[in-house]
Amino acid sequence: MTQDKCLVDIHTHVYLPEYLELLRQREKVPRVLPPLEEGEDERLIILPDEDKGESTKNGRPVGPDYYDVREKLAFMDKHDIDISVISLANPWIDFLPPTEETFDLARRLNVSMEKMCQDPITHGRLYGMGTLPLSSVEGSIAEVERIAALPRMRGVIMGTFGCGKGLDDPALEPLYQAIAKHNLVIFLHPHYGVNLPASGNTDAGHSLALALGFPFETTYAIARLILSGIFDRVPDLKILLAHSGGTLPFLAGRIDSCVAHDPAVASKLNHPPSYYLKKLYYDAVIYHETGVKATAAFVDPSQMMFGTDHPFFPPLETKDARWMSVDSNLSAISNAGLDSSTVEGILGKNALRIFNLELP
Ligand code: 5CU
Repeated sequence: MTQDKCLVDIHTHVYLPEYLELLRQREKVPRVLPPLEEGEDERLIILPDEDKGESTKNGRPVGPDYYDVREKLAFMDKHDIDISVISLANPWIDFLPPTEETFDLARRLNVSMEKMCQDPITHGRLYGMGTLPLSSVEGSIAEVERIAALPRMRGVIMGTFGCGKGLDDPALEPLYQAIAKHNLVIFLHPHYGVNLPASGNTDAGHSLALALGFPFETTYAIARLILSGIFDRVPDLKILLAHSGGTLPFLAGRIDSCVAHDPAVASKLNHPPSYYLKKLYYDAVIYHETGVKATAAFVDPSQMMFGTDHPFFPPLETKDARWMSVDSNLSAISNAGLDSSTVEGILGKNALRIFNLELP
């Protein structure tokens, strides 16, 4: 395997055993329910109000794909993925209070993630992202120090909630400084959707929440963070945006224009918003070449990286099939009209550089 031809998946999740145990003990969402029938898989209910929708209230099967490292490796083999940078899946531990018990769980999750990445059966194909006890900034900073010392960790996964007031909460600034100091990447991932009156529950199952609520949430959250002027104060902060930055490549001009016409907001920034947006990293988990083209036209494509969102969106038919969700992302990258070295970069080389990964 050469650097030019490798395939690296930077958006791929796992529910660690310690986390599943926590979800099993809960009586509210997020939670894991027992199987509907004996011998079937347990059921996962994580999204806001998922327990209220007619078609979603029983959750979804959560089988070994979600927690077993052998299944992750089998998935990687099936799709010729050389390296995966794995992260805990949403909603992480955002919903836990700032207690010693929560800090201890964060520690155990990160040790467990590191162990999974070091498991000899992985042959060096896994790297990890840490999890933070975000209800406490101090607890999260202490955890960043620990994560930075774990050899296979390359960043932290974070939702848009912060400590409850969003990512532009000034209380989070020391945390951003600690993350930047250790050269860790924040993988910014949605979970909460957008709580608009028009986005309430419908018969659409998870479709609208995942297809639209997720990317709108990322768009709004990162725009808020940028407008807070964080990148003028912590210029080395590295953020990877899930789902090609939500709708940012398409809407950046509009954000620039609105800020330019609002002197009070513009005066808080050294540059227009898109200057900062162009410094971020973007995954290519957008399933269509139009999205890849828009992202590659907006940022330098050397900041884009392939992802799968495994274990979500498994094939509905036979378990042996290649995953449509993977193949649509691969063909979106190949069919976006980019030259071959740009494509190679998005598929693997960019991730090797950005996350300092070694090919096994
Ligand atoms: O299908 C889903 O619910 C999800 C999810 O919750 N998180 C994610 O990253 N992808 C899909």
